[in-house]
Amino acid sequence: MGRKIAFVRTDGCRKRRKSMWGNGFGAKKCGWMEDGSGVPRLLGVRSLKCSAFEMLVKQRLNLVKSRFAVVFCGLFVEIGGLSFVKVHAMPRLPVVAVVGATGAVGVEFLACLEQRKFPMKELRLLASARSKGKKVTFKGAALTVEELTEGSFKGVDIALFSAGAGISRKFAPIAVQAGAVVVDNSSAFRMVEDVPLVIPEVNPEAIKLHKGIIANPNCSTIIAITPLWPIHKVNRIVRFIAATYQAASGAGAAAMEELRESTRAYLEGREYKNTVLPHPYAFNLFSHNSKIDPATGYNEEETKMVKETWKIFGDKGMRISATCVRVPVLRAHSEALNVECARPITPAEVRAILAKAPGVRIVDDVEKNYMPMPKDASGQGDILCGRIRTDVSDPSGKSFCMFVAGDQLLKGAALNAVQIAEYLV
Ligand code: NAP
Ligand code: 2RA
Repeated sequence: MGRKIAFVRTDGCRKRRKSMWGNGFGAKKCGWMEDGSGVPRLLGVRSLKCSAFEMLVKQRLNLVKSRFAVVFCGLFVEIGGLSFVKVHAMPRLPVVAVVGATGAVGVEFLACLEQRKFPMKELRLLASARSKGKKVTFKGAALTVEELTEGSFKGVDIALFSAGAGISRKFAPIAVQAGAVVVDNSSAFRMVEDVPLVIPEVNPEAIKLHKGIIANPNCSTIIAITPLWPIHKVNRIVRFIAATYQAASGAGAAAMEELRESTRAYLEGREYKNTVLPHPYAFNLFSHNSKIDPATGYNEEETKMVKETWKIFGDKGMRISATCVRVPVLRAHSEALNVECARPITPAEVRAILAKAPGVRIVDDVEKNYMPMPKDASGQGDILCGRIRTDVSDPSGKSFCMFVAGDQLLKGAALNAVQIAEYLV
């Protein structure tokens, strides 16, 4: 039929198998077809709760022992006898690749993997030809950065991508074909229907539906909706309006350098020509540097917040609007949120819900006027929530205001992706 099965993967979930797939030999199986376009297409997905008998039958088909883990390999007829499926379980100690390892997010990937003691057999660092041979310290040892090529993913089990959407579009399917599960930080696959878009505190169950690629949401989305989710579960959010205060780090390492350099130049009375961001940055702020859709007047960052929230919450009826702004802060995004619920809600109720919610921390000291700030959000994983108050412009009592701050390099990017990867091993 001219069809060739390029790759099929089965993911057992060692730690969370019980919660995600029930008891027994949980496994997920999906078939990819190479149709000549270079992009693998899904043939079929089947969630299995194998009985011991079924597992034994599969083992008889083909059982190989890898160096550190048992990997079940076999050939199964998947769709009408057309395709054969090779099954591969995630090793207990996977080989991990970080694509974009020298970037603002990439550096944080390494910090998260080290701090969270992510189980690994090997860590490979990939970046552009510019960084080839560069040494990076990981767990006290010097690792050498390799140039990203089509051959980079041989033997890789988990690939953490953070090198821009173009690189992800080209190399993520190559990584999947080579046998890796990709966790992608770019916008390349977020809105692709069968790619899970995941915040582990919100929709971890979506991880198991992956077909090779799992997308990390945009940082502004993560920072807004991680604290909104537990409220939404108690009292449905029907509408929210966000205004963001986004740091230089959201635009990458070069933008952080531009903020430092332009600020020095400003203070020393020197001319500075901005090259990374579109406007002078020192002592200034400007509308987010993404393209504005002339039809709607919204820029891409604002549109991402709307569409990604719909997908993650599974609620397209939620009315959302955002205004995204770049501010001269080095690291960590802040956001002012105005939230309308289906029923009346008090600030005390919001605080009580957030006090128990994972991934968020209340910083709301009215007496000292100590509220979420980027300096406190930087370098840690929680979304800080404060200024929690009733919206006096809505007499129904259904609306409240809140100010949040989160480290978008961590919870908005690297930490969220590593949390996702933890579900895979
Ligand atoms: P960055 O600081 O500019 O880093 C970019 C990384 O990509 C560097 O490691 C760079 O390697 C690598 N790269 C660039 N071109 C490459 C190529 N042709 N081949 C291989 N590697 C290449 O950017 P970033 O802020 O870390 O963001 C990276 C991605 O994460 C983007 O897709 C961004 O949208 C997404 N993201 C960023 C944030 C954030 O807060 N910054 C949050 C969420 C998502 P070299 O050093 O060799 O050039
Ligand atoms: C920003 N969207 O512009 C980026 C972070 N992912 O801040």
